[in-house]
Amino acid sequence: MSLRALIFDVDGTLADTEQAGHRVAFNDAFAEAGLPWVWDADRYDELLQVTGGKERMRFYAGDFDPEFLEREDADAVLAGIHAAKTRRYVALVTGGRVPLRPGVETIIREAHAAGLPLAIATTTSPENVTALLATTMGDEVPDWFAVIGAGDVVAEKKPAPDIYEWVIERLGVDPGDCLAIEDSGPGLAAARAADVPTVVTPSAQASDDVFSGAIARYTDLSGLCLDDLRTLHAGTAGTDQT
Ligand code: XBP
Ligand code: MG
Repeated sequence: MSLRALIFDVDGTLADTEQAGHRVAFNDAFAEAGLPWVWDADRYDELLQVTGGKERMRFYAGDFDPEFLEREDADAVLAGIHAAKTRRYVALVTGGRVPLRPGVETIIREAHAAGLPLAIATTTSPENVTALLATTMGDEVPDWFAVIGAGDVVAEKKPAPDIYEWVIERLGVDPGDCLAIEDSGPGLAAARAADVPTVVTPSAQASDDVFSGAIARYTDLSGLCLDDLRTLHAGTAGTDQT
């Protein structure tokens, strides 16, 4: 089976977005809403096991501010905070505060030049994806991706396979003919549950996650070319490279 599409995760894979990006935007949005919620780096690392920003806020409130969830308008307030957070996050990204991880741009440009379909399968919100790609690589780059599966297009977020299944259906290929690139345990679990061969480049906050089932693990994509990924996908490689 030949490689017919590359599917990238976003947060932690394309860029280290979480601590300096999402976490800062969440805290600013909490302050703007007058909530006494402050997520420090350690707390946020713990909260990252809950995928989805809205789900993460609800999970945190359940532990640390249960009265908040008793409000009748709790869901509406959380949605409003998340929208403010996303505006703030996009501003951080477009301000150049979130660079791509090593090797990511090279692989994306090689795949585009070779005509290999590119896709995104992420839990984050779609506007975050287009802002990151356009700011770091150029306004035309989001359109290089045949499918962008992001955020609430599926009900169940990673580690559920839904977002990968949504993307693969729209790519019109078999999952086994794709290669996913992920950074975290939940992300790998989602790709594997969708039967997508997966390479992991663990992010800093996911370094202790479990990555069994990955076909290869690299510190990052630097030094790799598209043919390396084709070879991995063909199953002739697959050693631990960390
Ligand atoms: C990571 C996530 C996202 C981000 C925050 O997504 O779980 O929820 O942390 O983004 P992935 P939102 O690794 O799948 O790219 O606030 O937009 O959810
Ligand atoms: Mg990720």
